[in-house]
Amino acid sequence: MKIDILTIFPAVCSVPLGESMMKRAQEGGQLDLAVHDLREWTTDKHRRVDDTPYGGGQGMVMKPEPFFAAVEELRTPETKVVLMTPQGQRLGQPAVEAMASEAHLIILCGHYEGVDHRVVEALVDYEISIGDYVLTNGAIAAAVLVDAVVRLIPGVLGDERSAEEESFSAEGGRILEAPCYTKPGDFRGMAVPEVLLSGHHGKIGEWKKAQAVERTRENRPDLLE
Ligand code: JBQ
Repeated sequence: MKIDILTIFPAVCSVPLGESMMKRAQEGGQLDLAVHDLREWTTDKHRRVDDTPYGGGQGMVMKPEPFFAAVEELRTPETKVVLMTPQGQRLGQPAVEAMASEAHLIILCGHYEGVDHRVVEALVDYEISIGDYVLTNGAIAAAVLVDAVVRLIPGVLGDERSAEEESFSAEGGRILEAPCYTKPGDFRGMAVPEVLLSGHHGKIGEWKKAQAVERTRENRPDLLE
């Protein structure tokens, strides 16, 4: 899969996506990632990417020309264009799965007050927000999206089952995971639950299921409705 990210802060994406699993996916050839500085597609001396909003109001708006020039240069007939924006649909695992099945994504990062709406109308296939909180920088949202998408590409996760069995995947159902423990069995007087040491897989399974429901009721009651 090929992913191009367009941002005025390339390091915000290239640093986190250069570590760990994302690094392995690129070295292994499953991911061809390029993080571009949007200013490469400006033509003026000051490399301007923003301007004041028509109709007045707070802040600056990102100009259309650099986005159009970049997308027109980078896209192919199979490309889908994603815009990271607080005005987008809230990202969930179904949209992540849909994007993971694409051959080529171009991800546009919104900054400032927003992006000229002609970009949205003429270029964008998916408008995505990673959640209902305020960020200063759309490139952070793009790094989150790319991590979620790339781990679903076949061969990226060492153990193929791990992608399927996580919370929120279609097969896993919408329930949180049970608590997990490792050595030592007693840490500062806090013991690992007996059942996990029992070796009784049936009982362990029942315990995990009950704990998962309990945790979901506590932290994410919306998932049980
Ligand atoms: C969103 F996608 C973006 C881009 C810029 C700011 C944002 N704020 C909140 N959530 O994911 C977002």
